[in-house]
Amino acid sequence: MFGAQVVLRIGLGTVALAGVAAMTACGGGGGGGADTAGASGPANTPAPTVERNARVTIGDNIYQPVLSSISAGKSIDWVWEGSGTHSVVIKTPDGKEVKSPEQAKGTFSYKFETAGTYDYNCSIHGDRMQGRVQVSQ
Ligand SMILES: [Cu+2]
Repeated sequence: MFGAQVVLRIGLGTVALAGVAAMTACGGGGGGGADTAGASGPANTPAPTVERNARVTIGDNIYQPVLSSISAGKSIDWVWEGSGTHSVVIKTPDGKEVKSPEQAKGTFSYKFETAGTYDYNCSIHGDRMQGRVQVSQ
């Protein structure tokens, strides 16, 4: 939300500057007031658009963070950064299993449509490599 506002403000500033340049090229006529739209102050650092904990790093036998919290409709991206082969097997609240490939590199994304607690683990390391996603409404 905040990020979109920043982008919009920058967009308006660009349009206002282009308008000034066009008027100058035509030899003026009318004009004035264009400065107000471009006065946006010092640029803030853009707010990250990714929800907190939307990314989980897969190391060797560990997910980081182990516990992720997101809202329904958001995705988690798992990113393989270890050297061994691992996977993500998600147990959904309605008893289904969603499995990523068993791999040593790459990413896997899953969108959590409904609120609830989703436990997941690695098909190779089982109980020794577990994580949980808490999905709120
Ligand atoms: Cu593993």
